[in-house]
Amino acid sequence: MSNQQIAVLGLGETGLSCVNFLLKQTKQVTVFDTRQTPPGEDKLDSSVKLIKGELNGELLAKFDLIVASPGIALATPALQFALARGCEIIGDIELFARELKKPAYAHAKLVTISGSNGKSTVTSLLGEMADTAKVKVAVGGNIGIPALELLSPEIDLYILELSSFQLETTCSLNADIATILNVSEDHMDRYDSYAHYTAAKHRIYEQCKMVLYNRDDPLTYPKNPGVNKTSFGFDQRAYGLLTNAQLQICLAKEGSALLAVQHLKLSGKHNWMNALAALALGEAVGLSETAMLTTLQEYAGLSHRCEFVAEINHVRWINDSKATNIGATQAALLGLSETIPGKVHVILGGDGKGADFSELAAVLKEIEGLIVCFGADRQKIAAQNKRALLVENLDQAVAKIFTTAQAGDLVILSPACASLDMYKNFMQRGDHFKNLVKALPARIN
Ligand code: UMA
Ligand code: ADP
Repeated sequence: MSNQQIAVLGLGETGLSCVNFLLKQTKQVTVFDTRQTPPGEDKLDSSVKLIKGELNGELLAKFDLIVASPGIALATPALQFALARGCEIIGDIELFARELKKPAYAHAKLVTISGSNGKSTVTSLLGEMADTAKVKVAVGGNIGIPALELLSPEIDLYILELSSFQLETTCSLNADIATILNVSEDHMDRYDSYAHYTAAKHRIYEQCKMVLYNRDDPLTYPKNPGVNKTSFGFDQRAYGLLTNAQLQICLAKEGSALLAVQHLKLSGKHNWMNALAALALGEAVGLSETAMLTTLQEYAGLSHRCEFVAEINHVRWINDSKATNIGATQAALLGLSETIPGKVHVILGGDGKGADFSELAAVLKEIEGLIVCFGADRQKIAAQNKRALLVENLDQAVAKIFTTAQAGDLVILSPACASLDMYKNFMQRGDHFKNLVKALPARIN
């Protein structure tokens, strides 16, 4: 690598981590970013050349190695041009995978987690389990901290959340266990087909020592029949569910109960699956079962994922701003509606990323409360249900539902869309919702 001319594409968090990693081995790094003010510019080492503006294939093709950020699709014409000229294009996860093969890291184990929904929940839950088991663990990837920043010879276990974007440019991962938790339509503005998106996810299974798949989702099944594998799902096999003599539903392994789901702090049936996945992953890398079960009883989940905000006038308000695709919203509405005596009211909308919203129609039909749509794609979503209401913003949505909801009802922001049409990110959208809800009692007076 020391003799190679390397181009880093993108100067966000990933691009910056790649530059810092590469500078330890070579001085011949050039950064490209299409934006006029890329976020990492002020932190970039002054020795590194930064070229801004549209990517130029001819120029890129002059480099020996291109390291592309996940926000830049491999299908971008300039990248396709460089590929056709024989350039190697990888991403930060591939750099990480190659580094991890060095002797200094030979003792370390690696878990990789992908899927359309539940990645961050399972990744952080498994990280907590490892902490409880007193394992030196590093958690990162798509969940936040770029993978290259985690590398240290001190670490015994790496847990990486990987997006389809990151997997597009990765081929050497040799994870001890890899999982695709589920597959449902997402990022259709980036992929030309659902099959293309699913294929990107399946790259996570290449070269792994063991696969964990979801028995209830055939799109997660490994294509290589000879691979060592285990699974989770709603039936009793491998990691699954059973009903015990006291008629409690329990997380179970090979038909033996481990923990009644009533002891989980996480709510919703989708989180039973997340808990089973974390148990299976943890077992594969040797975490103690006692530590994992202790963690499951304490772990309350991440913010913005079916997060309880407040109970006002006996109406429960839930922030699920991280539901940025249809699958996540379906899981929330199906998983929570059985838990309340009253009606569910839902707030949807934002940037649909090219999704086909007709898949929401069935679950919206079951909603007895208000269906309120806001944001760029509000009309497309509202077209799925005759009772849907259109509003301009979240303030109006909250105010409308507040005047209608009755004791025993549940209100959930579960948008099925990205937030970028109106907010910086899903966290800002969720925080706005939480602030609006927390201000509600004052409006009563
Ligand atoms: N961009 C440009 N021009 C460029 C480079 C990027 O316009 O030259 C745009 C991209 O289109 C994108 C934004 O800038 O909209 C950020 O892209 P990036 O690749 O610079 O992103 P990073 O800051 O490096 O953050 C990335 C992940 N972002 C994406 O994949 C878009 C982060 O996941 C991840 O936490 C971080 O690396 C650390 O690994 C975020 C995400 O939204 C949370 N992921 C998607 C998701 O979860 O659905 C996949
Ligand atoms: P990701 O990192 O894959 O986006 P998160 O754990 O952040 O996943 O959750 C994102 C959204 O998906 C939230 O709305 C959450 O309630 C929902 N969700 C979590 N786990 C699952 C699952 N197993 N199946 C479907 N939806 C889920």
